[in-house]
Amino acid sequence: MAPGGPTPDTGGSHCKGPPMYQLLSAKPSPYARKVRIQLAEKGIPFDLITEVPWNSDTQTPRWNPLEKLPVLICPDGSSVFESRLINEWIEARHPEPALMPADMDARFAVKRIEVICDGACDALILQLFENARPEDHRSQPWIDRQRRKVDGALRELARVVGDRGFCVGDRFTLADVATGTLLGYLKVRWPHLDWPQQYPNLAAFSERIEQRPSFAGSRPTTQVISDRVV
Ligand SMILES: N[C@@H](CCC(=O)N[C@@H](CS)C(=O)NCC(=O)O)C(=O)O
Repeated sequence: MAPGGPTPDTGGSHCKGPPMYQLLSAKPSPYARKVRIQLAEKGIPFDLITEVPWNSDTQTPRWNPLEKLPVLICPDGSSVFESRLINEWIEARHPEPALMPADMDARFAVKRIEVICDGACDALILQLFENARPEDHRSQPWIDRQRRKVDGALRELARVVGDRGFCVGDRFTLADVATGTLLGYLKVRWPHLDWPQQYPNLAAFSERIEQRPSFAGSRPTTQVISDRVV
């Protein structure tokens, strides 16, 4: 990061060795948390750079033309963005311990869950911004549509998880990272939703997975947006 940029904190300090990467992240971001968890699970040292991508002083557009974080900044100054692509990139370059199964069907099962979780996060964030509009500019049908997507995603995740320990097979994978991250985000930003009562198996899954050090070390918190988002 160029001088004058934001100060890195100790996001990767529990990992051994000098930081290998920088990660542009936001405190509540479920997308960034997936990458933080993956890096921690693999013991890859990194500097965590906390940003508010909506503020005018954000560094994010310098690294991602789509102006979204997370962004993984590599030692050679190149950047990787879009959380699922970052997860795949890290998995390819740092294969151990594997967070993707070797079997092709199982890999697609993991990717399917990643798609569902990211889609649910997208629908939640669209609702946040719709709700932030003046009341007479809000579209209730649009909010309802996004809500249905979240309901549908949770219903499907509850079905897939059932009473098993992990989402896919009998090992921790990126599907568990995505599911645990979505549920953790719901708890912090959407505490009034009743999914824990509706799907006790997902509530138990979330309780359990939040005990892992990689999850415990990356709990989401809220952040203040200082600029008006248009
Ligand atoms: N599909 C993207 C979504 C990332 C995303 O929406 N990030 C938010 C922060 S949680 C952001 O940077 N938003 C700024 C914007 O949309 O301009 C991913 O998986 O990385």
